Amino acid sequence: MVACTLFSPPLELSLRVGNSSGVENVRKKTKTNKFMTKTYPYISYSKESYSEEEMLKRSQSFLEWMDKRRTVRDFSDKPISKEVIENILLTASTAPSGAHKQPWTFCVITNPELKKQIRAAAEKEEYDSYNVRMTKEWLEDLAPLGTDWQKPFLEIAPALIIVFKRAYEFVGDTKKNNYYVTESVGLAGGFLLAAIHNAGLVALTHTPSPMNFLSKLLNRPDNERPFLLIPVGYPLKEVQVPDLQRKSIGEIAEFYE
Ligand code: IYR
Repeated sequence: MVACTLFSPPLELSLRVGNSSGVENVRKKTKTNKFMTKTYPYISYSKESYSEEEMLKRSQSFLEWMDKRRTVRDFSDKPISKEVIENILLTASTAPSGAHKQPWTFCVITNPELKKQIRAAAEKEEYDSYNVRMTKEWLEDLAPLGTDWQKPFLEIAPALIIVFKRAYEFVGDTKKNNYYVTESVGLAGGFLLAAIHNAGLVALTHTPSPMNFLSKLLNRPDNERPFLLIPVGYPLKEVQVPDLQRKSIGEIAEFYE
């Protein structure tokens, strides 16, 4: 319940105009210039604000709740509803993106035969990675996490969400580039993981390398490049994860006051 109330409706970050004493600095609409070929209708936006005490409590409880998210590698094969997956994807798609191009496509694989093919292709690449491509230092860094070239979760997890980044679009015959595609899709990926966590499900961020086999298997168009492969589902009962520690505030932040 707490988690649900923490999520806000979609917002365009540049339009955030409220503060604790009411709305100030109202920016009504974009200035017109010679490049303006289209416009959006502008609507009022208000954001609830809280007392300092309430804000502290909310930020603390959100931190505690997000801190409970863990990457899980052992999935149950229990199915998840399409409606839940759709909500998760729509949440990911609320992420901000360069020029609001929303340069992402989410492919959801629940078909067992396709999952099997994806596993076989991923394991082929991963076998080479673990045995030839990855450096000794990299393998040493991964050893405590217990990963290897075998990826049974690609067949066991009820759904694989494959995030594609869209490098460009075709508008009619004209090729139009998207902007800050990697940043945008990275943000959507973060929102996606938070939405999965909020739904009471678990995920694994898997990045087989190279991953262009996914474009072929899923018959994706040329403007899409695979970015993340995220198995999602319920954890196995009695699942274990490494007892990792998060960096402290002193290790992750510098304040310039
Ligand atoms: N892509 C490989 C290797 C791997 C790399 C990193 I960096 C990880 O944090 C985890 C795994 C795999 O998925 O096993």
